[in-house]
Amino acid sequence: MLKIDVITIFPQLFDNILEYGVLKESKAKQLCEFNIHNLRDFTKARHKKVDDRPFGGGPGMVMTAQPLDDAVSFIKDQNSKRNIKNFKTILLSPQGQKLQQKMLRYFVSLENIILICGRYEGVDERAMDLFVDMEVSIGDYVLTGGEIPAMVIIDGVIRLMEGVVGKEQSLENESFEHDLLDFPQYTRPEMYKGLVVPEVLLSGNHKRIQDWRKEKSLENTKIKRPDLLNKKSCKNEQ
Ligand code: 4FV
Repeated sequence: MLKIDVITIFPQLFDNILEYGVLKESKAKQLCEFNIHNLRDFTKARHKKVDDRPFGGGPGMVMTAQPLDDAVSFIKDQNSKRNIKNFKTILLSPQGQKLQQKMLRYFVSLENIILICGRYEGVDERAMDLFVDMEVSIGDYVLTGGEIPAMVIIDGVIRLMEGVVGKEQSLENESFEHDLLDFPQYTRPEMYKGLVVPEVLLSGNHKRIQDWRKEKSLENTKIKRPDLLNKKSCKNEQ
């Protein structure tokens, strides 16, 4: 079971994330443990302050190291009491490694992930030196906070957990699993506004269907994400 800890100044933002769909099932089946920590509970500064003005001047505020440090230490203490050793502390930030499916597969292999949600202009750099194991970015754009990026990881990780998504098989052949995009999907009715479902999918011939889907995945990837094919070919050369 993966334990997910989140450190944020807006804990209520996570109230509903496990109340819908597949994530709700994971909670019902107790397949993951979810702890939301309010950063302000760990500050030693007056008025529950967790930020300060940047040294060297400039706009905005910076998150101070002490509250983050104490929040992470609190979670690590809990881990040691529960003999949880295999964990990583992850800061969500635009400076991070770009999130990919294989990173989500790595996270689900751990016992615990600690997600730090940045706000303001970012966090004091000494946080990286002292307690951040990985910086992760969900994309090259700037958001108001790390909470939504943390939810992206939570959603992507929980659906990879054993027993969350129905037939394991559906995880096996999805986009990015083999650096390929998915094949086109169709469902009833067979004819919609004059557009028909490809005959092969109605043939019942599983070999022909599988070949068609492989071909369509490749075609889709060539058109929409040729960069993935270069990655794939580099991997094969290795
Ligand atoms: C972000 C991203 C992101 C930057 C300033 C929060 C914001 C504020 N996090 N991927 N893109 N974070 O924009 O992860 O502190």
